[in-house]
Amino acid sequence: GDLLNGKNVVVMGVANDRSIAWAIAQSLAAQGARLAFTYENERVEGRVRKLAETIPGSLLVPCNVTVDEDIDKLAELLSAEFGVLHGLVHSIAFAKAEDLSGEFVDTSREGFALAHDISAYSLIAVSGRLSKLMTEGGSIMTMTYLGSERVMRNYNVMGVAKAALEASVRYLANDLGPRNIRVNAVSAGPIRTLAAKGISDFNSILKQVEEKAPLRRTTETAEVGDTAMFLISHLSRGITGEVIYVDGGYNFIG
Ligand code: 0WD
Repeated sequence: GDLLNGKNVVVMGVANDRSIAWAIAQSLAAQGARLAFTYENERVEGRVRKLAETIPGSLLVPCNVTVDEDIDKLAELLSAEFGVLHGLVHSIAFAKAEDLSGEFVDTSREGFALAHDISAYSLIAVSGRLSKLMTEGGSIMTMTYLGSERVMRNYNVMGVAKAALEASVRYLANDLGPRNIRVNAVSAGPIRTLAAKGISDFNSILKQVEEKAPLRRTTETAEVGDTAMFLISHLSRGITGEVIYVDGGYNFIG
């Protein structure tokens, strides 16, 4: 396809080939987008480089979203290499393992702050800087989960961070809408990735979805990738500030 021919998109949050961000990148590349990948640190650099090299013409840029100077440098580099930016994919979250099990009431001040900084504030930080490069309008999307609106066992502080993220999507959509920049979230069903390894008892969560979701199966990253591609493309031009569920319908059952 050629829905994204001539479009420049930055993809943040590829850690390995199971990452949701990687499936999104493949869907974007299949429609002709030119991509820039950001990676958190040297720990993941090699893996991300190998993946990025399979998509000709893509850029690779370090960016730890807890560091403002990293985000400034990213904006400078994208400005130099792309000039105009059309899309931003934010697929980043983190909480300490100790805050993803047991009781939410035991969340520490530091654990709360860290989870919110990486999982919610980072969207605001990158949107603020990179939206300045979206001089032809643009589309920003992020990844969220049902734990933002329902109490899900073990999800704890990440559920509260996702609630902040989803509210941020609406406020950002309101600020950036007049510049024809849209901001949306995809709420995916549970998928076995590196991030999911942090959640205790993930198997039983997957089993529940297989039993209860209208589609009677779990979500695949490629399905999330295609919806993200739709959100980045002109096809979704009337949609902003929304949370779109890609979860086989699980969110409205039980
Ligand atoms: O079931 C799931 N896997 C779901 C994930 C269901 C619904 C939503 N999501 C969300 C996650 O909460 C996250 O926002 O999707 C997004 C992507 O998650 P993923 O693809 O499941 O997980 P993963 O492949 O681990 O990618 C997340 C990456 C980090 O990986 P690790 O596991 O190494 O922390 O986010 C990146 C990092 O690459 N990341 C950062 N990037 C820049 N700066 C930072 C940071 N400080 N911290 C984490």
